Amino acid sequence: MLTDVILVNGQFPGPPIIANFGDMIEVTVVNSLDDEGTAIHWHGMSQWGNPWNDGVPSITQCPIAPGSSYTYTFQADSYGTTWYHSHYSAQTSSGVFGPIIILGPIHPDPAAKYDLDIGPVMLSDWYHSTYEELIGILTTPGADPRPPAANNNLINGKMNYPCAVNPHLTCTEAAGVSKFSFTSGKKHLLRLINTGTSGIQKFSIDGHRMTVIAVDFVQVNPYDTDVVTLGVGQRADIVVAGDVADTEITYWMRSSLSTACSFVDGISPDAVAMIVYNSKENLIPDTTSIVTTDALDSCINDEIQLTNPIVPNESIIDDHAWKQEFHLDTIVDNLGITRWTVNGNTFKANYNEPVFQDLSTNSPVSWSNSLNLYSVPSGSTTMLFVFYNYLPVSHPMHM
Ligand SMILES: [Cu+2]
Repeated sequence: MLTDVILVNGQFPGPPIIANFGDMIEVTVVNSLDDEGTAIHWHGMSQWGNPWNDGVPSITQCPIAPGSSYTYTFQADSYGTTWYHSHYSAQTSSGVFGPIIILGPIHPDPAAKYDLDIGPVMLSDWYHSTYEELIGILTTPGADPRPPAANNNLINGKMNYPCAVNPHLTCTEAAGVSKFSFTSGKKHLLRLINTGTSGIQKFSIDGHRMTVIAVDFVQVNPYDTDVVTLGVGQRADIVVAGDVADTEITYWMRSSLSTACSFVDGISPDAVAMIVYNSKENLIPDTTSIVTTDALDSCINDEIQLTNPIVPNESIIDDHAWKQEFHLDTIVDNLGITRWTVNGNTFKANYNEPVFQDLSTNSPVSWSNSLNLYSVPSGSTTMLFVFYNYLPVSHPMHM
């Protein structure tokens, strides 16, 4: 399907950023788009003491204007797997994203040991509409409050599409899938990232068990699973042993957008890629999934008891903790447009007047409700956020 996309350095997905724990990372973003701004967000980077490099237009910066550039500088102060993406409108849905790998301390548990780093495995729901068209659909009066239905699902930017379903599409039959080379007897590290727009990914590999060793930027006590669930922005580092009995065949890697958890048109919600041993990359897999329908239809992450950080979180919830509840819901505005709300307020971005610019001149009391600002009293040592989700979709949150 021929769709207008936005590329990073001529690539989709964008090129990887690879650094060591503690490195300073400097990225100059040149906006070569004709008629729209941009800004790039480094997902999961804490940006302590450095918030103006977070890449969120209307909050931390003005958009980077067409024809101009901005240099981001930040420290790799966590390690593991993450991604960058445009935070300007829904540009990320048109392809502006890529992986970030921060190499750091080896996981201390023997069960987390691996021999080969296979690199990022980006899982993305995919739309045959530009991001502007998607926003147009969402902001049509009377429209479905749910995200638009995804048309396809990609692993590292690739997946076939049954072109015949719509003869009006400009479409390449058998466009191809991603291939990952495994070595028999070795353990492989896969860095799973949900780089999508809305869909919840259910990841599995036929004939292989997976050991989860890190979730987002946190190393966890290793645990085995048949399926990994990732909401948008979430990551999991998994170790997969190449201990199959038959290395003369190839195996399907799968990532599915189940209709119970995600909005899809049903034509191509199940992405596949190939696991190849012994250079058999031209052999199409004939393997079947062992993942149950129940597992595919469960829309929540693995139980919190399973995902134990190897370094326990020792935050103290006491009288000094700052506690705030956030209720996520929808309202229909006076134009009939459904908008998402936090504690009853929609958020209204003002790209011309970022909050950080106002911080130097205004006091918070003078700011509009539609900025959804919360003042945290100084001296709070622990912040406790409680989220209630009344949205028509499962939804991850991140700070
Ligand atoms: Cu982020």
